[in-house]
Amino acid sequence: MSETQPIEQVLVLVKPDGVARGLIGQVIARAEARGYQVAQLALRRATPELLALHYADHVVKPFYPALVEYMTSGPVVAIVLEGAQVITAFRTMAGATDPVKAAPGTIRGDFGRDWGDGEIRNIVHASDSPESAAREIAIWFPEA
Ligand code: IDP
Ligand code: MG
Repeated sequence: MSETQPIEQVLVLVKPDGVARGLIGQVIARAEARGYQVAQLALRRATPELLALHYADHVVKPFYPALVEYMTSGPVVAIVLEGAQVITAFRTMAGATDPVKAAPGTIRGDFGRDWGDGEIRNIVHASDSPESAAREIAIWFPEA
């Protein structure tokens, strides 16, 4: 790991459950505590049209209607974080998709749970590759 790394950006969303539970600050604090810069920040309402772009890979999945219902249930906070290897680092900080399986110390593992209704609510989204980060940032921050 001695090679110079390019500065990356990652799109993070504090999902409606994270906003409703007052976890915006905790998510940003964890990113800032590790030294990543906040490059963009906005409180937004996700529309079904925007989500069809954001979750293009998932539109055909059986859980997609429930995912749209979840993601439109309240405002989200869209954040662009910046720094070398921030995509890998923030994915590690977010933890496994299912909060029950997410390791303690991760955002999902520290703040998430199974609420007993058969749905997954996991507080944050994070882009999983440089390609998806660029695509998702253009969707959420088209003016940038
Ligand atoms: P990720 O958010 O950890 O990258 P993905 O597989 O990309 O996970 O799925 C996107 C989102 O779709 C998840 O964060 C979660 O909100 C939802 N999701 C994924 N798989 C399921 C499922 O099996 N049931 C319900 N919701 C799911
Ligand atoms: Mg994903």
